[in-house]
Amino acid sequence: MECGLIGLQGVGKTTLFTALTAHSVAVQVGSMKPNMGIAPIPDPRLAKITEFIIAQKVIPATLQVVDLPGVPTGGSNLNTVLAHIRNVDALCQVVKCYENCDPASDLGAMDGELIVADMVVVEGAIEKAGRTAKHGDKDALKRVEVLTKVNELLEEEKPARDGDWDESDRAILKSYGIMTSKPMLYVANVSEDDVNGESEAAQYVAKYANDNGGESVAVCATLESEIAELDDADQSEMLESMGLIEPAVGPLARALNTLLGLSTFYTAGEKEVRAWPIPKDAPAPQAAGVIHSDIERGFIRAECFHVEDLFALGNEKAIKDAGKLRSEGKNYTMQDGDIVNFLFNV
Ligand SMILES: Nc1nc2c(ncn2[C@@H]2O[C@H](COP(=O)(O)OP(=O)(O)OP(=O)(O)O)[C@@H](O)[C@H]2O)c(=O)[nH]1
Ligand SMILES: [Mg+2]
Repeated sequence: MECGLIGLQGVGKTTLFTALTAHSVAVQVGSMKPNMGIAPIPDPRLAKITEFIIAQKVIPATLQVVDLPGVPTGGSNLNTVLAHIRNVDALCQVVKCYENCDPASDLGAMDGELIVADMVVVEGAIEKAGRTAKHGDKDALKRVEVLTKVNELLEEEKPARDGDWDESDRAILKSYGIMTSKPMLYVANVSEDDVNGESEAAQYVAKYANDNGGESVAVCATLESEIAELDDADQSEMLESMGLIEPAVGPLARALNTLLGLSTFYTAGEKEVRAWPIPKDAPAPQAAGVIHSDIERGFIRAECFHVEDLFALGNEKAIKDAGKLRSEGKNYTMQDGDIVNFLFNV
């Protein structure tokens, strides 16, 4: 899963990137270079599995993060900035909610810029697809139809995500990298004395997200970037003293999972215990394919039990004795929290 950090200039994107990926990036305000990194997603269930199944390695699911240069309002080079993230699955918009801030104006400006950037793309694309459609090309006709609907929304200053799209429409939107069609997580970058986002500014962002089909979280980017540099013991102590339960990447990644409709399954053996993100309601072979295409191709069945069964019964033998070890076929719909062993033959 990949997400792009966007926002106006100097609102704390690079600071948040540093916190999420624990990469130390020399914070260069105004830099035009995107930063890329990987954030491990903290997962309390994964940690608990390893209390029951001792493994040599524990591998969490990860979030790929791209930190972009700030978007100048009324900027002509916006499409160059956004070109780096046309292919991401979701956007995180950082909104300044500390010191002198005006989230209402910033949100309006940033979302306005995205609408304008999409209009530029859509106009060009309609023209091009229109020319191909003239020769009776069905695909091109479909593209023109979708793009025209997007254009109507944009002209009403609405994001493309407000439209009613089916799966094939979504594939078209994705192929053109329509920014306003991507799921949006609004990140209120709050001050150190408002880590739970209770200030008026942070509350405004939460309401705006809710009204605009997005999700929101409150994060104090500077504090989180300091926390990310500590070792585990100091980290827990610092979090506790700030009244936080876990680093911000936890709530942030969970909000993204919700937006993207993802769930998690696990594989667990002596070698490694690992978390795998999959689309909610994915059938078993598709989940197997996330591990390796051979396992999907040669799928025989999935032997699985649920994490809660492990936590309640303690080991695989007890799970089996209790009749909770299931053998599922190719039509099985994966459940969030399944621990799976795929049997396959290639
Ligand atoms: N007080 C306070 N300052 C912050 C916070 N987050 C970022 N800053 C400061 O704001 C300045 C800009 O932070 P960056 O993370 O570079 O912002 P940016 O959005 O990446 O900036 P551009 O890439 O230039 O658009 C830095 O001096 C940070 O120290 C915060 O939560 N609280
Ligand atoms: Mg930056």
